[in-house]
Amino acid sequence: MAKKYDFLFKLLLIGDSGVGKTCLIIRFAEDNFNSTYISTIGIDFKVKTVEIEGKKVKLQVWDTAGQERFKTITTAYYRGAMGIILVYDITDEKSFENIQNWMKSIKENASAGVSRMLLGNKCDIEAKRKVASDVGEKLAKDHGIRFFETSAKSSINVEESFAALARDILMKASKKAGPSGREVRLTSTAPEKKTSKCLLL
Ligand SMILES: Nc1nc2c(ncn2[C@@H]2O[C@H](COP(=O)(O)OP(=O)(O)OP(=O)(O)O)[C@@H](O)[C@H]2O)c(=O)[nH]1
Ligand SMILES: *[C@@H]1O[C@H](CO)[C@@H](O)[C@H](O)[C@H]1NC(C)=O
Ligand SMILES: *[C@@H]1O[C@H](CO)[C@@H](O)[C@H](O)[C@H]1NC(C)=O
Ligand SMILES: [Mg+2]
Repeated sequence: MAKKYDFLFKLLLIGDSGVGKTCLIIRFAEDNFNSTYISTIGIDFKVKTVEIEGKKVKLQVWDTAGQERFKTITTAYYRGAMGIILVYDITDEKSFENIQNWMKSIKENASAGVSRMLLGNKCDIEAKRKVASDVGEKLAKDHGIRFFETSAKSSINVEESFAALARDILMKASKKAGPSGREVRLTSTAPEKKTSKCLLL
């Protein structure tokens, strides 16, 4: 029987309640969106297999509750994550300011080599924007991580961002695996086009 996948990566989404973590995961895994807001209780996950560099990569995406009362439960899941996606809402300044606290949580509770990525979600509602693209980009740059503005609603940069993070993890994994033909091919093909912004109207 054919192997269903070559790699299994565990990803985790964190960020304030209401920024759109669950919607981003549902858009990514099921290509759906429902505006009815049901705040996540504790923790949940969805899986999706993507193809990267000719490899089948199964992504197990963990969804955490942003509410403070679930902090103890959710931080227990940081350790097992290979990638952590920090999400804020571009229309909610507080959610952006809180990114520094979420970064601190990662430092305290995640594995040392974890790959991180910053997403500014809800970029479909440009009229209500409170956090400029440049400001989000600068924060990501200061931490040396990727940045995308996304919309779970309009399906902007969702696949792209998840795939970029998965590719980063794949590169790291193949480097660690030691010298091999595959490693050479993987490390030499990194295209890295410029991070696309959510440019609307
Ligand atoms: N306009 C717009 N609304 C969005 C987007 N993503 C999420 N929303 C809305 O924002 C609200 C919160 O979305 P959720 O995905 O449930 O937020 P969450 O981060 O999972 O919140 P918690 O589970 O409480 O931590 C819902 O009403 C969504 O419909 C988006 O990209 N654009
Ligand atoms: C959205 O989700 C709510 C709550 O689960 C459900 O009642 C509603 O029918 C859904 N709407 C659509 C269009 O699927
Ligand atoms: C997360 O880190 C904090 C601070 O070091 C610690 O008190 C807490 O027990 C950790 N949580 C888990 C689940 O490891
Ligand atoms: Mg949620």
